[in-house]
Amino acid sequence: MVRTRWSKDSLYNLVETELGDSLFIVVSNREPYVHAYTSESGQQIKVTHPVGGLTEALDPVMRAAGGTWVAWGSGDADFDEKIVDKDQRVMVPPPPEESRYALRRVKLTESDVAGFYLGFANESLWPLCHVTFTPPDYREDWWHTYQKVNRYFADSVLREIGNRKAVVLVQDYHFALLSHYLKESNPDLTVGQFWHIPWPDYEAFRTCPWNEEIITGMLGNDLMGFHIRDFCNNFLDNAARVLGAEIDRENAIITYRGNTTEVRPFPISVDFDSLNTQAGMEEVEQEMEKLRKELDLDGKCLGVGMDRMDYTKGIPERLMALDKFFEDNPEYRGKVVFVQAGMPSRTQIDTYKQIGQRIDDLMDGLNEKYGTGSWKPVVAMTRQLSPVTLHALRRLANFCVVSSLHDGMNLVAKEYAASRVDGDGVLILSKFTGAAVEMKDSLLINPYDIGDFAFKIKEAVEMPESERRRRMKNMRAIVSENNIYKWAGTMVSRLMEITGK
Ligand code: GDG
Repeated sequence: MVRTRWSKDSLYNLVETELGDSLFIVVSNREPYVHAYTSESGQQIKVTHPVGGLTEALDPVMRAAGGTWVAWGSGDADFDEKIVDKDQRVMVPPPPEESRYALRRVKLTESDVAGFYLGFANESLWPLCHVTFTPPDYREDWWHTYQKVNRYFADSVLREIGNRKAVVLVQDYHFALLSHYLKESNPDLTVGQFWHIPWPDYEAFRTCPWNEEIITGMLGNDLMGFHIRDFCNNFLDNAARVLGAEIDRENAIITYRGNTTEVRPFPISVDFDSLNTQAGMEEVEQEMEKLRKELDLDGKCLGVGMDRMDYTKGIPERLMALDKFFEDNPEYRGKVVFVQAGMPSRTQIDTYKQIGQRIDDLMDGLNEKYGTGSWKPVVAMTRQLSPVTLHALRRLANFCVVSSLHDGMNLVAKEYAASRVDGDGVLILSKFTGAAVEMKDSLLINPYDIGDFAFKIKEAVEMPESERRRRMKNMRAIVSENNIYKWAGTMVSRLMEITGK
């Protein structure tokens, strides 16, 4: 079938017309709607819809499918009897919208969250999958909790399905074992999973004491998706070397114990149309004016970085490159301002506390070394920024820096291109992001190579307007075509083809 560009509507139509009588289930750690008490007395409850790529892409799928989204209930009012039924289900979206699908919540204790989420997912698997030379901490008690929580989720999904036909789409590294548990109990299910972070090579993966269990768990899927082909290839290698599974490299199919898993790249993206429209709005222009004054940008060149504060994002390297840039190019002192925006994240974990401290120290050092009374080379914005402020920053920025040491995709790079309704702006992008595969018109860097990185900052500052526009036009065309709906649509339609076999 020849398909025109993917949109929210075409994704909705695909699911509505092709799902048949199967129940559609999405499983993710984070939930699409959170209930929280607004007052201590517990009288009032408000519901929020956390904005993010994942919920934006899968919400239309769920609305069309009318199925069930299974997720950890993280809000303090999530299990209030006024909200959920006896199976911990609530229909969403909440009024005044018409409810379209069920959200089934899984309850976790504090110690479950500590072992499963903070522990095994974020201190074992996260560093294992990212090449940042941060050793994973493989604690056995975390592993046991991870197994237990994956079982809870599997039980919840199986209870939801009962004896119906179902298609299940599992999200991310929190659930490496879930699909296997599902198939053990019900081999007739169609199950797919998308892994949002890189997949390591064999040398790294074999350091994990439970590598066999993890890969066996993932081979419970009929379809296993990663952002780019390199991660798929690493996964195929690991299946062969860790388990001795049979690999059909041409079709990227793994056969193990009589079951097959197809392994495919599905590069995630952003909702280009929506970001493009929002970025052009009057209130963004007003915010740009405000920021221009606040940051004293008249006659200056602005660079931005906007990341979740994570050691994978290469923020210290970015600051070291800025240091070298100002060192080598004194004529730009007083003329270039760099805003580092982004919220602290996973702050209960020591490695994250340390990276936060290191970033603060490097920023202070830069401002002490080069700052004058009226000019600071780097400005930190650690407050929660509204979408309007984020658009305004992207639109004001002459260049945006994404310098991850390793990153599955990196949506900041794509958001920068989507926001540039004016067609200008330069993206400096790490080669070690999934986004670098598509965004060849960025200035590609190795973030460890501080000398070249500093040189690329100079190149971005000095790039002629015609070249900036040519490159941005190409990047915007790519993000517009390969949008978030294409990611969800191609994955869901492949799963449905598998179901139909
Ligand atoms: C994982 C993978 C993959 C950042 N600071 C603020 C803020 N943000 C927003 C960005 C962007 C999102 O957070 C971060 O997305 P990334 O893709 O960069 O990274 P991860 O969180 O590491 O996500 C990654 C992704 O999954 C999807 O598959 O691309 O490789 O690691 O949207 O704009 N948003 C707000 N304030 C901030 O200060 N509001």
